Amino acid sequence: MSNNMSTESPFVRLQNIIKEKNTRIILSCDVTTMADLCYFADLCGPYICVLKVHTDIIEDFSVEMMLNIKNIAKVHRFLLMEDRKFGDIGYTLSKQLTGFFKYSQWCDLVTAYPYIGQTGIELFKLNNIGVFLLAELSINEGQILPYKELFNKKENTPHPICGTIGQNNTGYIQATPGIHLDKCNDNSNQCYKSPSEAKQKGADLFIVGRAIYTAKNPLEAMIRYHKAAMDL
Ligand code: S5P
Repeated sequence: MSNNMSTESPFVRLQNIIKEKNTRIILSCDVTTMADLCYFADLCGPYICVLKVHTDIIEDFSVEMMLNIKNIAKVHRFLLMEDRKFGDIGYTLSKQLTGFFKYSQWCDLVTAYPYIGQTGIELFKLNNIGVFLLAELSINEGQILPYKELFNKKENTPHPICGTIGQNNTGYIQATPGIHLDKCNDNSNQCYKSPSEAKQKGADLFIVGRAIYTAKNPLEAMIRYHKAAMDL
């Protein structure tokens, strides 16, 4: 079974959702059980445009449950992003898409390193999966990756490269991780900034993780970040 039969590109679907729901939040739901993922998908679904997951940290991952979450995504109108940071040759990428995690059945968006080149990008396009390329990491020693050449190719616009993940403006839709209103860092070198600081450096979308799903009251936190991102 292939991903969404929708003829609209992930890029267009994302734009429509952002506009219709008036949200710029990507919830990075880095939980380790499928039950928690379902819980937060339903709780936060109305306030987000994308639910970002790391399926390889989920201890009881199941495709069946992931397809349930895809149904929750349809109800609340958000897209599912796998933050696998793909970075291999086309042959391996295609095996990964249909392997254990069956990304091709439920993924709308993925993150990938620019090293995958045009071949990798085309492969995701064939599966109707939009790509956010990693431009740099939100850690102190984050390197700027050599994405510029790839971006300059006209045929990449606007699909399937949906945007970039980074801290500085790239000219594409910029999704910025490392967002927190109350902290500057964690104990692993993550650099946090507020939505308004991120916005000043070009952020269009704000990737929020622990600030929401580990909050004492996650729904309250969700609403707080949703508002902080919209008020900019
Ligand atoms: O540069 C990056 C890129 C990504 S995708 N820095 C990041 O933190 N991320 C991801 O965003 C990271 O893997 C995690 O899933 C999320 C940040 O989570 P938080 O709990 O620190 O907000």
